Amino acid sequence: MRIVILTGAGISAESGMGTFRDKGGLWENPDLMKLATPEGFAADPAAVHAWYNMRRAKVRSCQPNAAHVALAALQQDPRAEVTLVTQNVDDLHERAGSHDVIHMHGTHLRALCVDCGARWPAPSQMTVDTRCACGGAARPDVVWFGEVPYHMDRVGAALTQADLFVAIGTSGVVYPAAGFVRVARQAGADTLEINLAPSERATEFARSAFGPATQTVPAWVA
Ligand code: BV8
Ligand code: ZN
Repeated sequence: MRIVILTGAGISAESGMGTFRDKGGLWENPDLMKLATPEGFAADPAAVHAWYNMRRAKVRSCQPNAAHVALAALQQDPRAEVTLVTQNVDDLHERAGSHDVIHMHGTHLRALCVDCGARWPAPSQMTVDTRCACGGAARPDVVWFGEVPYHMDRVGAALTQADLFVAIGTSGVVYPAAGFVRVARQAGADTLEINLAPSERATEFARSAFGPATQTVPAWVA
C-alpha cells in the first residue's frame, strides 16, 4: 500500500517541543511571523538567528516520542511503501529511526549561504558573523513565508499515486502542505487526519482519529 504521511509540529508536542499555533505557541507573539520571512531576516538577522538558536537547543534536549517511533517502524513494514513528508525543521523523525524524510520546510540543523547557496551542518549558535567559505553570510536552511518549499515535485508525484494520505499533528493553515489532502483525494486516495483536535482542513478528510499523537499514531500503525 502506498502511503503518504505529512507531519507537523503536533507530532513533536509530547516530546516537549511546543507547537506554533497552540496556546502559547511559538507564533503567538506576532513578531514571530516576521521572524519566519526573508524580510524579517533582512531587517533583523540577529533576532532570527537567536530564535533558531533557541529552537536548535530545544530540540537537542528533546527525545523522539512513541509517534515518531511508530512511523519509523511503519517504514520498515514491507507491506507499506511510505513517503514521509514533514513540515518540521528538526531531526526527531531521523533520531527515531526514520529514513529518507522529506523536509519540505527545510531544516534549521543546516546552514545555507545567502551568496553561493552552499549548505553545511549548522553550528549550535549561528550569528550574523557566521560565514560561508566563500565569505557570504549564512542563514538557517529553512523555507520562510513567500519562499518555495523544497521537494514539491517529489511530494506531488507521491500524492497523485497514493492509496492513503495521512496528516499528523498539523493545523492545516500553511500552504502548500494544507492543500495536500485535496490533491490526494482528487487522485482517489483514502484520507485520514490524526490530530489532537479537528484541524482547519478536518472536513476534507474521509476519516479522523483525535487524541495525543503518542496514543493515536501507534494505534493506527498497529
Ligand atoms: C509558498 C519556517 C509558493 C520554518 C514556516 C496569503 C498571504 C501570504 C502568503 C500566503 C497567503 N495564502 C497562502 C500563502 C502562502 C503561505 C501560507 O500558507 N500562509 C498562511 C499563513 C496563510 N505559504 C508560503 O509562503 C509557503 N510558500 O506558498 O510558495 C509556492 C507554493 C507551492 C509551490 C511553489 C511555490 C511557505 C510556507 C512555509 C513557511 N515556513 N516555518 C520554521 O521556522 O519552522 S511555516 C510553520 O508553520 C512551520 O514550518 C510549521 O511546520 C508550519 C505549519 O504549522 P504546524 O506544523 O501545522 O503547527 P501548528 O502549531 O500550526 O499546528 C499544530 C497542530 O498539532 C494543531 O492542529 C494541534 O491541534 C496539533 N497538536 C498539538 N498537540 C498535539 C497535536 N496533535 C497530536 N498530538 C499532540 N500531542
Ligand atoms: Zn557561500
